[in-house]
Amino acid sequence: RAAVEDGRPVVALESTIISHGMPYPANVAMAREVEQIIRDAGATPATIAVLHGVPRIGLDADSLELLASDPDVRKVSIRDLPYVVARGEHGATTVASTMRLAALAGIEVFVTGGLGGVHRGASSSFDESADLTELSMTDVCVVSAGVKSILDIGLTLERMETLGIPVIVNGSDDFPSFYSRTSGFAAPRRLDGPDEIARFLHAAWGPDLGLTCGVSVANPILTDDEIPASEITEVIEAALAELDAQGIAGQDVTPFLLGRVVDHTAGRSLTANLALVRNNAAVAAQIAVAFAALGA
Ligand code: PSU
Ligand code: MN
Repeated sequence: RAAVEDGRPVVALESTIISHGMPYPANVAMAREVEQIIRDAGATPATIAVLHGVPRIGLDADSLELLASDPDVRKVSIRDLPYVVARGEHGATTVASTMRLAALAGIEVFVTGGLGGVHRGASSSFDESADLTELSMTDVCVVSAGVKSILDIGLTLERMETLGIPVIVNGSDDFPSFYSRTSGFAAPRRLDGPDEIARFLHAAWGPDLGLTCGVSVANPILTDDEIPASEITEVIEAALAELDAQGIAGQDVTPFLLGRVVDHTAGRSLTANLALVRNNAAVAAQIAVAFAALGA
């Protein structure tokens, strides 16, 4: 609260990645570590979740532990917020609901691992993450490592174009696919580094244009941490086949696929996931610092 009121740089973090995106105890170690990376880069971390029905912006160590280990923590996207608030329950927030709570708290920059998007087979399932609709209407910059190929990356980029969401790739001409620096799709726009990105945010949201949309910044995984496309494709195909066989649908799809990918790669994907989240956290903090310096 003090950092927001003083106009100091703040970086929001989501909690679904903790409760439903990574296994315990790697998840809580990751949550603590990324908060420290953000502090070391000169910004204040604010991990967001709903605890006992109260949306919380910034969590203490006990709350992080609870989110990481309590199996009753619900996955809360935007439509689920009133449910957990009304019932006094705990909720781990997705990109969509974290964005909204960050905006309500006056926070402009948010870091995560991977965005939700358009699922494969969406032409018949209509399965498209509310992360995209939220990005179209809430003025928060979301730093991710792109979109995992559990999704249809081409359709996700198409929908972001339709919804008027600026998609920036930091320092690369290729749109990244989470575990890989490439996806087979070009970067819709490339900018190089935090200063250029901060100026872009100022242009988008400043008085001249006054856009109200979010901005998606895709920050490619570092070369040393990449998993070769051939390796990850096989694993994702296997996970998608299991999804079909078990008839899983709706909000369970993403957590199921994320879990199966970790299981099938014997933890290798977890190592890459941790590496890219650290990298994203440092870049998001630098963007928040550069944006705050513009006095916007
Ligand atoms: N993709 C990832 N890791 C994640 C998620 C997506 O690579 O942890 C999580 C994020 O919280 C994202 C949510 O907002 O899943 C999207 O879920 P759904 O597809 O049900 O909207
Ligand atoms: Mn869905």
